[in-house]
Amino acid sequence: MTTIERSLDELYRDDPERADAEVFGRRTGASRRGFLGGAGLAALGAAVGGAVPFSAQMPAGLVPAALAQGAPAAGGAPKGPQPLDFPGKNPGLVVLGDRPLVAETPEHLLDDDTTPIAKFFIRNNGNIPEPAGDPAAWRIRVEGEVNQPLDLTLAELRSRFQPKTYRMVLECGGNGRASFTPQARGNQWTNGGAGCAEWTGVPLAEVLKAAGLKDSARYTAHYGADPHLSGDPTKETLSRGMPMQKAMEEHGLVVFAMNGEPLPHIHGGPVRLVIPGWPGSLSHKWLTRVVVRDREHDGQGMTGTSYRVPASPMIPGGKADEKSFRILESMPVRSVISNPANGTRLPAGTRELALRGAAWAGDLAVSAVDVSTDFGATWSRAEVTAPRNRYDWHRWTARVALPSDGYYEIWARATDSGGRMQPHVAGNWNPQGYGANAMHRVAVLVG
Ligand SMILES: Nc1nc2c(c(=O)[nH]1)N[C@H]1C(S)=C(S)[C@@H](COP(=O)(O)O)O[C@H]1N2
Ligand SMILES: [Mo]
Repeated sequence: MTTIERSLDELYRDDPERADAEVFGRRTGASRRGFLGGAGLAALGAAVGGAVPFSAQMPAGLVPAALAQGAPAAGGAPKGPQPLDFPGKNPGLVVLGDRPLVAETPEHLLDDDTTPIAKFFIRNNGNIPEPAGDPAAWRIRVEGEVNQPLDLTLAELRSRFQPKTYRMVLECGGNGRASFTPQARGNQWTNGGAGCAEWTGVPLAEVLKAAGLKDSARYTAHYGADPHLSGDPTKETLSRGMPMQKAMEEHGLVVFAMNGEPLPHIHGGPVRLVIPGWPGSLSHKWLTRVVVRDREHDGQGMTGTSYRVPASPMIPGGKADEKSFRILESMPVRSVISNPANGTRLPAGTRELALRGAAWAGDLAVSAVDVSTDFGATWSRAEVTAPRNRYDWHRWTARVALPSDGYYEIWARATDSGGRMQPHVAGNWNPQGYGANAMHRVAVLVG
């Protein structure tokens, strides 16, 4: 094979005119969109499936949403999404990797206020461990910089501490990665490495207090029962941790139930951590041990460019200077359009569309969600609901007018309570692709 397969995004970066030609046919040749007349507009319409009422507002070089997701690599064979086949899971979930098993929830399946277990994304770094024979006998240990190391069975955890239930977003640190150009290393999440479930468990802070933190306590280290992919028992699959201040927040839970059911095995049952707002990798599944350290953790996933982002921008695709990287803590603001789905066809004559979605912002709240139907030329404000508790997502709704039949893109952008808005394209490129939170776009065809 001499053909070098490149993604449409890369082609647009390197040779936008050729990219336009690939997408819209040879006829458009050297002309750029935004200046398209006659033949060019016809080619654009043919590519996206209809006339484009707001074509004059369409930025040149923008890959239409209708083609961007699951688009074939230029010159390559089309590769459709692989549906998940897993007991109890919705086949609409998309497999991003099968060894380890990773599956994401397409944005339109995030349409429930509380994400059902069947639709909740799966992210493993190692092999799935054997299910526990007797969940109540599952043991966790708290040790390290504590006065009194604690050994607790799940039954003891439940009887000794007051359980809490919060609805909270769990989001993979790499969520949104697919929008990085050039492609970053790792699972190519769109926005579906996230879900919002009701988690029941005991605050980690209470367990740590029961063990008694020494003055030297600085950072946690989390360990679980899932074997390393290689099968080598001396290797850790994943071991991340957090500063004590985060560990002592009341919403960080040692979880044993999800949406009112015993925590499912695939989600880390019988016992996992849920540490909201920060990368999902802190929310350790099949939890066996929390070690309190006197310094930052250095376990699997803590070093190099893992779960780290550049403190100042680096050259996309360039060589990383790891010394200037910092640990990714709070996740960035993100919104998803959960209705309609990307690629929805509406009957001819449809002139109004109801939109639904969700938005969240790591440790922060969401202050606004805006939507656009004209490639971002104008925006209108969505109605945003209050979260049930801190770290819950905000659900939002909006109604937009569609002036005529044709191809539209619905764009959504959220702004966090610190005033930061989602960017048009993913910024702060980094080799392992964290922090991509570009605005969500869905294609809709009327008629
Ligand atoms: N033991 C263990 N815990 C883990 C992981 C893992 O591979 N092993 N993956 C982490 C990552 S990267 C994420 S995003 C979340 C995903 O949780 P879920 O599979 O329940 O959606 O679990 C975290 N906890
Ligand atoms: Mo993750």
